Amino acid sequence: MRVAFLGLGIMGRSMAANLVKAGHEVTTWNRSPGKDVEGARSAASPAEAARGAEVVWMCVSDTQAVESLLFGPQGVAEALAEGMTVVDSSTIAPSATLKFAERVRPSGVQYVDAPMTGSKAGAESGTLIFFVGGKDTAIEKIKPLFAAMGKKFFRVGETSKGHAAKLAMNLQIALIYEGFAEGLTLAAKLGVDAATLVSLIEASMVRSGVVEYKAPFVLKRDFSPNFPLRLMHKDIRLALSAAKEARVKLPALETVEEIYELATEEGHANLDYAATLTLLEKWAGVEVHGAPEAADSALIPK
Ligand code: NA7
Repeated sequence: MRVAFLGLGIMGRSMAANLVKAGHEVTTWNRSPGKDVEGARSAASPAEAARGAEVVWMCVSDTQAVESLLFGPQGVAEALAEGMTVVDSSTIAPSATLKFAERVRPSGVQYVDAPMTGSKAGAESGTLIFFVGGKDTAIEKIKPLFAAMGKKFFRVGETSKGHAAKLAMNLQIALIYEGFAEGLTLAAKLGVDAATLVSLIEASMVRSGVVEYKAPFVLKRDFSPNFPLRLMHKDIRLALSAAKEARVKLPALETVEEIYELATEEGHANLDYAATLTLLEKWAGVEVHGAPEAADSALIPK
């Protein structure tokens, strides 16, 4: 298919590369020059990339960035054509998505929101999971593109429901990780080794995909960004604002948002969100470390 891919950040670049690998005819555009994808043509503006494309796929930071790609100067809106599908894999506000979809509809354009999970590793290996909102017919058409970039997609409902589901998912990731970080900090202060605690977590009902993914990085104190803290912070704010619009109270997330605020003030915005741990450590006056050998364990004969 002829695809315009807009936004070559941590996620977008690998996603576009996987589209090329799968044989699609890809044109890319990125705000800052110098980011290219081998085998793809590079365009000078979103409009130029979108002209003649069957599908325009966006993956940029936030709601304002999506709005400027679509409706800013030399935006996609200048190149809309009957039958085109616009897909947004950025994580943005569901209410804004509905407005964007409304604005492109008179040109005969379908709008699909397809935020994803799987982090940098999932984007690189083409094993993302997409949460999709949009009409069945539009989604059916872009199935080969999902297959090139991911391992699974869920149709959550009509346009904007993918974003709504994504916020509900990331809310949980933020809270689960914060629970893990608080557990590690308390354990460190009370003299329990972090690797031992991780072994206990893995052997019990406390285990989770979030801990499984994050623990090896945390034990190595590698806070380089897989999912930058600034983006998780953005998602937390989006969830809180969607909750406010819907008159839903999220007290735990409100507290976690304050921790992200402080972590940002400490200069951690571009580290992984796992770096919120370092704030808890600072307040507790400890540093979490894992000895290479985990807890002694033995099966109890029955
Ligand atoms: P990154 O690596 O921070 O990349 C962000 C991308 O968004 C990058 O290409 C940026 O271009 C682009 N961007 C940011 N602001 C704008 C504006 N105003 N206009 C156009 N383009 C912009 O993020 P990820 O790839 O990890 O994540 C992307 C999305 O997926 C995000 O919503 C996550 O929450 C999920 P730049 O190179 O800085 O010029």
